[in-house]
Amino acid sequence: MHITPHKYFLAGIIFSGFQLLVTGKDDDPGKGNDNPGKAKPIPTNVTQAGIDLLDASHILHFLEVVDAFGHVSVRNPANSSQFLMTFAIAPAQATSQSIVTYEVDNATAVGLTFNSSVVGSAVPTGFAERYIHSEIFKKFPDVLAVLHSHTQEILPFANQVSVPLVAQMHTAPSVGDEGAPVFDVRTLPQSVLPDSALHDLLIRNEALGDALANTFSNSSQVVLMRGHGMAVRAASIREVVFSGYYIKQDATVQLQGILLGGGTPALGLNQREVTDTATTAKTLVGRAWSLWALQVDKAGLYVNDLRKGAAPSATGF
Ligand SMILES: *[C@@H]1O[C@H](CO)[C@@H](O)[C@H](O)[C@H]1NC(C)=O
Ligand SMILES: *[C@@H]1O[C@H](CO)[C@@H](O)[C@H](O)[C@H]1NC(C)=O
Ligand SMILES: *[C@@H]1O[C@H](CO)[C@@H](O)[C@H](O)[C@H]1NC(C)=O
Ligand SMILES: *[C@@H]1O[C@H](CO)[C@@H](O)[C@H](O)[C@H]1NC(C)=O
Ligand SMILES: *[C@H]1O[C@H](CO)[C@@H](O)[C@H](O)[C@H]1NC(C)=O
Repeated sequence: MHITPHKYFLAGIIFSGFQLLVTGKDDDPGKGNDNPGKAKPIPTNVTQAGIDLLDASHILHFLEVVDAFGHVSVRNPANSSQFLMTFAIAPAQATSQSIVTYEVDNATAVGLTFNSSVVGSAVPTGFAERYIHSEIFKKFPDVLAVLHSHTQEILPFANQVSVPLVAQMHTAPSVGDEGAPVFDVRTLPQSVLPDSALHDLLIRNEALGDALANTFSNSSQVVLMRGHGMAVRAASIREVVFSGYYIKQDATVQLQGILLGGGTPALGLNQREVTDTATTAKTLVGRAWSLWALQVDKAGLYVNDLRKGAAPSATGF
């Protein structure tokens, strides 16, 4: 491979960034390690997951999958009983100091992932709906990333259940060929959503998160949420971003097809096509990610202080 001096420069930045986080040997008191010599080192793969989590948050905003609301998470690569997601902040504004390590068991905050001086109750308030993530990670051990968004394009299909959302194109196999299942809080028993509880459609506890996780079907990686948005599961954080973006595109394409006179049952990919395009899509994620990471770098609004402007790594979480 031909390596230009420019690439050496970027590699140097990445390397020194990792050194800083892994060894904690900088003399910046703001780093938050009262005792850097004894600070637990952050595994390199956790740093890389953090880099991808920030890029994911920024890219999802750039691509208008999320707005001020919505959140994405990644299972902790060093401990599958935990996951990383930001505390309650708009995804576009996420930095390393917004990333929290949470328990899969109960969505309780362990501490800031990249600041060992902020632990437990000192962690700023998390998203009320972090149970979407904890319960999906709990139910599906193979799932390594989760996205929740209010993407407007998918809402007609969450609300008009007579028209199931199906995969319309080769970039959206995550939708599946049988119709994305719809989660409707009105169908929940009193034991999950009592009359006395808020009926604001939010997934505010383990019971609601569990009911949502149980709505996934084998043929789809997304659950549409009536009057609310969607939840997407994936095998990596880059894939959950790719899926989220193309689920949004898929909904637009299907709605346009309906306007042209198509309808129910909706025409889309068949099972064989879904299976095969899902295999191919995995090989396309990296190319899309490189472009999207460059776009958020140039946009001026987003700060990935873990990656510091260096090119994203070829493989990700
Ligand atoms: C870590 O958290 C402490 C306490 O909030 C803060 O003073 C410090 O600036 C943080 N460290 C970094 C690197 O932001
Ligand atoms: C990440 O690092 C931890 C600690 O070194 C290791 O146990 C784990 O297997 C690594 N995970 C991945 C996905 O490489
Ligand atoms: C993994 O996370 C669980 C839950 O926080 C914790 O009890 C356990 O000690 C962790 N394991 C390691 C190896 O850090
Ligand atoms: C949450 O789960 C963790 C890991 O199982 C456990 O150690 C902790 O006590 C639980 N916290 C609460 C508040 O239930
Ligand atoms: C789908 O099938 C697999 C194995 O057959 C199972 O483990 C999984 O939980 C099923 N359900 C969903 C919703 O993915």
